[in-house]
Amino acid sequence: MTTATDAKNSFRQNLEFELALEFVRVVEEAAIASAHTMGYGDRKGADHVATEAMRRTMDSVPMRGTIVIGEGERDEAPMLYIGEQVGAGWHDGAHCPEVDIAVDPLEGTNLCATGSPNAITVLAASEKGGLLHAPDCYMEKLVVGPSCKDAVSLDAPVKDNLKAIAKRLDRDINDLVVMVLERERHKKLIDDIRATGARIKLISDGDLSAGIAAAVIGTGVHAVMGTGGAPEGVITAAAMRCLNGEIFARLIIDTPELEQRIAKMGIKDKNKVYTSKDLAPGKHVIFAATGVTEGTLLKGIRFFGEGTRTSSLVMTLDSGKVRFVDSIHLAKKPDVKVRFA
Ligand code: VTB
Repeated sequence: MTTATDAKNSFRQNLEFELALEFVRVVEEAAIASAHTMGYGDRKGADHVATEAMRRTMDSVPMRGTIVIGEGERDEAPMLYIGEQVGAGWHDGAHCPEVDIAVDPLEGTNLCATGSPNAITVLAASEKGGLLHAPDCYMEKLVVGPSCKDAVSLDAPVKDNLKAIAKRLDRDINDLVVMVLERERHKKLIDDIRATGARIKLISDGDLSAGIAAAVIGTGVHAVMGTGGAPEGVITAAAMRCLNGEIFARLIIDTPELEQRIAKMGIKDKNKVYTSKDLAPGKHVIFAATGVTEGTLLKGIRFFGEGTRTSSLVMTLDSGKVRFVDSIHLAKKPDVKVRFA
């Protein structure tokens, strides 16, 4: 006999089944839109078209979605602002899943504007309350893959963490690669990493895609360290839950406004170290991303005249799926042809 709880659980389970591939459409459309502007030197324009496409496509998804991490507060963002309701479910009243959504319509606006690697369009979704409504501030981060997650600590010296990672990965420290955002604030961190002999990949932007790479074997990335955006940290956490990796993170609360903001959120200890389960606590989590420019895990958008090819990653936590989705979007031409690769 099916109990009410079973029914509720199976409905929740369906949240992942029903929405995962829908969200692929959302990130694909945003990626195609922004890729049209690649290299134009217009980061705002690239972000705008990605946001517009993401917003438009979301409204065709049978869900009642609420943006919990978006382009900013309502008064500063015309679209995908925090609190905005998205999805077809709000209009047609049909039975459909209710989800909280964190978006980064174009992660790495500069990367797209300059045609540099690893720009992605990305979102994470969960049942209501399944994603921390983190303020748009900086966050100190340490991201590692499954083998290292119980061997490191955000408060440990860099050399201890790297020693532990090398041991877990059964190699020398000199063989490790750590990804770090190239910023003045990371001077000491970079010196500390170099002092251990570990190698570094300095990136101009995009610690979210770097974090995902760190949690996947074979990418040649073993950890991400340093301070980046908190919203990106929450989306990274959603990915870590699906990949069994880990993010250790601490909000950087250094203004009275941020103090007030976290007080309102009920955060008492501003020095709290968050893990992926704190940042993305949902039982059901969906993560979806599409490559805009060529990347470590995802290919960039390719326009080939007869259509467009996209490369996406969509993952679900409870149903345990990690899907690499290679899509061909055919042009509406009478003689259109599909190529295998
Ligand atoms: C960070 C990082 C992002 O922008 O938010 C960064 O997490 C902005 O940092 O991945 P700065 O203020 O130091 O420039 C990204 O690199 C891209 O959105």
